[in-house]
Amino acid sequence: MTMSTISNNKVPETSDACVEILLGLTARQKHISPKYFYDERGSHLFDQICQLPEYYLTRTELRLMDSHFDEVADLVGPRASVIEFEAGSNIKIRKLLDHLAEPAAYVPVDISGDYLLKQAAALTRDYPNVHVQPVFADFTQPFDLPQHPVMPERNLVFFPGSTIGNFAPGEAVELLKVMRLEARPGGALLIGVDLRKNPGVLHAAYNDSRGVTAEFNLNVLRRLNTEFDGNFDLANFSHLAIYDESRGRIEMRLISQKAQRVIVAGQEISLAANEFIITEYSYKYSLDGFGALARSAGWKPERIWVDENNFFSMHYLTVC
Ligand code: AVI
Repeated sequence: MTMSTISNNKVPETSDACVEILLGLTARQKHISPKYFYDERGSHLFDQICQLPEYYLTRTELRLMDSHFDEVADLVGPRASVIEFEAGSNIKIRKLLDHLAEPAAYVPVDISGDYLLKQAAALTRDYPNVHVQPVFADFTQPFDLPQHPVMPERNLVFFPGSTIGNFAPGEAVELLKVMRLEARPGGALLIGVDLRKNPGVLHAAYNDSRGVTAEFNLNVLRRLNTEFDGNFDLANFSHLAIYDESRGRIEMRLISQKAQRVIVAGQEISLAANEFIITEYSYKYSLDGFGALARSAGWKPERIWVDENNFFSMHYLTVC
């Protein structure tokens, strides 16, 4: 795997995961996929990140939703089936379902079962007229959609949070193509995209003063220790996120504080002092840049909403 393809897709079966982790940690530029962030502790830390004063993304997107979901509902029309890629925040899907006219169905798609089932059960209870049907699948590959008792008038793919930014541009295009396939002719996509901005704002968002992002980043080593027989000493690593302005991306790093050897999945890994492991990219887009990416995947941009600071954008696109 080359650095440009740090993959954000789903955690594979353990033996495949061992191979993937070892390939990453023995590459010239060491890396670990961001998908390993999200065990129970990691997901909890991410929820805390979303509430940090410096992490403007979630707050800004929620405000955009509050201001513009009426308009989104007009564009989508009645009896839509909402297909959410990755079972995300409960708040966001509830906001959307509350605004849409007679939503016919909600299909959260994710590989891991527990969260998906809990979320689906709660939504079934609270939205008795919406057919909630989770799909367990790796959404980076095409998957089968369920049948619904009421035939939806259109599929709306929902991908908030700028998670698209955690995919390298080439992977992002492939994912957008899968979304277009699942949306089917006549379908649409509603997607949150973080924007390029003053590097100082980005630096603060990914190096927060309370150290929650640092904990989140280091948690990946904790996970390698517990799930992949690792012996990383977390005190020997520090977190740093840098913004690469030319590539328009945040790079999350774990920096080795000294020369050290670590065992993981039965293999010894050597790290030099100050050598770093990349754990995540978070790409930021210009409005035109994201539009071009989406067009290349067969989407037609219809509407864009941006907050007053030009920090975050919400895009509505239709299948070409
Ligand atoms: C999930 N994703 C959109 C987050 C981001 O901003 O790229 C993950 C994250 N990494 C550090 N802070 C938040």
